[in-house]
Amino acid sequence: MENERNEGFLVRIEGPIGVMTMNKPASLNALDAGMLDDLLQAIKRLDNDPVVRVLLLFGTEKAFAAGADIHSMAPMTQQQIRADGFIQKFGEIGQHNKPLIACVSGYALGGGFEVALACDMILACETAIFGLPEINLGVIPGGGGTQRLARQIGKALATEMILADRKLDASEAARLGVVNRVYPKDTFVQQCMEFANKIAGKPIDAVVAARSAIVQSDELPLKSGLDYERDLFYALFDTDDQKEGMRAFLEKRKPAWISK
Ligand code: CO8
Repeated sequence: MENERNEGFLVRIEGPIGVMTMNKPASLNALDAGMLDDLLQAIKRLDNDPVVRVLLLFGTEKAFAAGADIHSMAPMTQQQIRADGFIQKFGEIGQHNKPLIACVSGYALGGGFEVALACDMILACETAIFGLPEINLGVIPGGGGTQRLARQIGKALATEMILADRKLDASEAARLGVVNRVYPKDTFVQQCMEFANKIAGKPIDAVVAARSAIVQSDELPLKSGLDYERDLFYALFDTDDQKEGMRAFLEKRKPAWISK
């Protein structure tokens, strides 16, 4: 995997793609307060950067992230962990507008899997392993795992994963709809970039609106969700790209998207 020479949290912009890399291989990217702060700040910055259209989040080759940092959590009391800002920050992942895609190689465990589940899509390397092993530490997933995973793969298998530490490999995760694509190790980064570039070539206002409507499908009752979707659909008729997209179709040519 790229960028492993520099330790820490790395951010770069490649064309229209904002690429973030969690790169603390010695701890398998254990998520501590610093890593989470860096992640949240980078998401905010890239989301607000007009050049960027899609955000990718990588880990290292061996681990996307092996969970929340057990060293810092181990001595905490209930009072301390409730008051700890670190845990609260997990809920802030997902509060962005542009698509955020987790690119998972190796372990995505506990909080690491929960970060991936909070992203809009997951691309997996053939080496990926997904799990919520918190039960082995005497706790449960606390970053959305019980809620998001049960919604995605159903209650039965989610319960087995959480109670019995059943893990998923990349192909099983793909079959269950947890991940969008599985790529070979040798071409993983390149294929993730190609996947992102395909979305980056679509009209940005429509991409952001579609993502927002899909996110709301987890939150809203169907009737409210349908109203929300229709409002966004109407609003897009005030955009240049709606005019260009429909005109291009009628003129039998490729659209030249206008919005930046
Ligand atoms: N926290 C801190 N350090 C870690 C973590 C972690 N989650 N995972 C791995 N490390 C460290 C190890 O301590 C080790 O460090 P050192 O070399 O200094 O001893 C180093 O990473 C390499 O790990 P291993 O030697 O264990 O590597 P292996 O290849 O033998 O094993 C595993 C890899 C299987 C991934 C193993 O490291 C493991 O089981 N890790 C823990 C996985 C886990 O239990 N994750 C859940 C953590 S709890 C959690 O995520 C709760 C989330 C709740 C929500 C959070 C809200 C904020």
